[in-house]
Amino acid sequence: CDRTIVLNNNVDYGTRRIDQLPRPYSCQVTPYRELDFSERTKRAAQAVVPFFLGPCKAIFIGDVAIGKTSLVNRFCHEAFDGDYTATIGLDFEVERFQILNQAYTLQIWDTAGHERFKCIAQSYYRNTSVIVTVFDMTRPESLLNGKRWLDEAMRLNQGPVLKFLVGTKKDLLVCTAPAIKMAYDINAEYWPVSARTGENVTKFFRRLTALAFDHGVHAGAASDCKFVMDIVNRLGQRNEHCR
Ligand SMILES: Nc1nc2c(ncn2[C@@H]2O[C@H](COP(=O)(O)OP(=O)(O)OP(=O)(O)O)[C@@H](O)[C@H]2O)c(=O)[nH]1
Ligand SMILES: [Mg+2]
Repeated sequence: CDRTIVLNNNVDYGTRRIDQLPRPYSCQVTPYRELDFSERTKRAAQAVVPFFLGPCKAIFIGDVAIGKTSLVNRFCHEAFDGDYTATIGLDFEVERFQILNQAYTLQIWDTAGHERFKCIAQSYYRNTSVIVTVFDMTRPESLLNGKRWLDEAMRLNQGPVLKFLVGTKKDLLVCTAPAIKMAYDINAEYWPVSARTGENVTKFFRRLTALAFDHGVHAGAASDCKFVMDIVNRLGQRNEHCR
C-alpha cells in the first residue's frame, strides 16, 4: 500500500518504497542518464515468483569530520548531532527497501576518515556496488582529497561500481562549481546535502538504492543471477509468443 508510516523515532518508512526511478540532483551532473528503470528490471520485477537480488554494499569514504556519519544517521534515524564523535574503524547500517515490489537491502558501510583507522576501513572496501565519495562543502581540501579516497577504493574493486560525489553541510553553503567539475572528472553523480536540515538526504539515498537495484538486475549481478535471468528470458519468450 502507499500509506506513509511514521514510527515513534520519526523515520518515514514510506520513503523506503520506490516505484519509479528517482531523479538525480541535476541531470547535468550525472553519468547515469536513464529516466526510468530498464525494461529488463521492470520485467523481472513483474515476475510471478519474486526474485532475490543480493544486498547492495555502499561504502562512504572521505576525510575526517566531513559529515559521513551525520549523513547516514540523518537517513537511518532521522537524527542530527551537532557534536563530533569520530567513527572508530567503521560503522554499519542496514536499510530495507521495497523497489518495484521487490525486497532490496542497502548495506551502508560508514568508514572512519582518520588516518589511524585507514587500514581497518580499507579492508572493507572490496566487493562494493556503490562508492560514495563525501566531502565538506566548507573545506575545499576535502574535495581534492576525495579523488585520492576514490582512487584507493577503485583500486580494490574490479567490477562495475556506481559512483557518487556528495557535498555535506549545504546549510553552510559555499560555491559548488569546483565540486561539479570534480564530479565530471571522476564520472560520478553529484549531490549537495545537509544532515542538519535534512535537505536532499532522503532523495539521495533513494536515488542511490534505486540505481543500484536497476544496475544489479541489469548487470546480472544477482547472487542467483541465473534464476533471475531465466525468469527474464522466459517472460521475454512468452511476450514474443503473444505478439
Ligand atoms: N552545519 C552542519 N554540520 C554538520 C553537517 N553534517 C555534519 N556536521 C557536523 O560535522 C561534524 C563531523 O560530522 P561527522 O558526521 O561525525 O563526520 P565524519 O565524516 O563521520 O567523521 P569521521 O568519522 O571522523 O570520519 C559534526 O560536528 C557534525 O555535527 C551538516 O549538514 N551541517
Ligand atoms: Mg564518522
